[in-house]
This record gives sequence, structure tokens and C-alpha cells, in this order.
Amino acid sequence: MTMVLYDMAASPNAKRARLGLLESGAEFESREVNLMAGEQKTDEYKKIHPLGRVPVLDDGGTIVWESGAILLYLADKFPDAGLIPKDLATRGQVYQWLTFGETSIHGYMGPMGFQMFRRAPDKRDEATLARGRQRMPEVLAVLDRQLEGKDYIVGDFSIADCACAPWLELTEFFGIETPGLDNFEAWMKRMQARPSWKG
Ligand SMILES: N[C@@H](CCC(=O)N[C@@H](CS)C(=O)NCC(=O)O)C(=O)O
Repeated sequence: MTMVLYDMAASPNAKRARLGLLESGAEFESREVNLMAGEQKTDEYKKIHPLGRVPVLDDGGTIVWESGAILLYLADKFPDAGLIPKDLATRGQVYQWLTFGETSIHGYMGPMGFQMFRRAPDKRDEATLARGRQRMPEVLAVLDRQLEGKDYIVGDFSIADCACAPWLELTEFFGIETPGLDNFEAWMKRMQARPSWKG
């Protein structure tokens, strides 16, 4: 049975899951949920995601939500797709950086995204934006150091890259400064050049 991704093209969290699916090579159907129209808050939709959010993966009736969990599920389901390395030490690194994407990156950029995309410019909470602009450079510097001498976060491409890159594409738009982070910039370009990025 074809997997279904409850998706939204402009959502970085949904993009994480979509990248994992496209990189897995598996067939899936992307079903667009119109967040602006409130489709995620209907009783029907909340049967598959009780908080009313995207993404959600439906794999023949097995429902998984939380983009990080979807990525881990896909890595387990498709062990030969190159989504996660086989040795435990490097897997531990993937778990760490995937969680870094959900906490250190999304922790600042998620609330910034809400202000930038869901609020009119004159109604934005400037304190939320200022906090992200102040704290994200350190987060990015840590990632930049990790990427020194590597093409991807743990060396080879993995779901850690899928978890971190979608929000980071928005740094400039959110007014976060990234001067001199050459490893980060090169990695971002590498991610954007993968066929899955446009998919
Ligand atoms: N931690 C969740 C976050 C999901 C999330 O917040 N998704 C946003 C889109 S980027 C959403 O669906 N928002 C709809 C709403 O809150 O009404 C994940 O990674 O899947």
C-alpha cells in the first residue's frame, strides 16, 4: 500500500519528512493540508494528529507524527536506503544531530516562523524574533564546526541532514546573520543540489 504524507509545501517540518521519503526512494502520496484554511484543526484531521499539525505519515494504517520520528521510522523501514549508518557509534551521532535539529534549531526558528509566516508584519512579536537572531549564530557556529572536513553532518548523508536543513534555509529571511560560516554555507548548497530538495 502506498504511504501517505500529510504535507504542506511551505512547511519546514513537513519538508523534513518529505526529504526522508524522497531519499528512501519509496512511492508515496503527498496530501496537502491547507494550514491557512485551518484544515489541520478539523475533528477528522485530529484523529490522525491530535495536535492538528503536519507532517503525519500513514503507512498502511500505521500513523506516525513528529517529523523526527517519521525520519527514524523511514530509516528503520528502508535499511538499505542510506538514511542512517549501520554502526552504532555513528548512529548515536545521527540521533544527536537529529535531536539538535528539533531542539536547538526548531526551538528558536519554529517560534520565529510562526511570527514571520502567520502574523502580519505590524503584529509580530519582536522579542521572539530578537531572541532567535541573538541565539541562532551560536547554534550555527556549532554546526559549522561539526561540518569541518565533511560533506554532511556525520560524514555521509543521513536523516540528521534532513532534520536540520529545512529550517536553516530560512536563516537569511529571518534576519539571522551567518557571516564566515563557510562549512555551513557549502553544506546548505549541497543539500539544495540534491534531487530530493526540490521534490
Ligand atoms: N515538532 C513537530 C512540529 C510540527 C509543526 O509545528 N508543524 C507546523 C507546520 S511547520 C504546523 O502544522 N502548524 C499548524 C498549527 O499549529 O496550526 C514536528 O516536527 O513534526
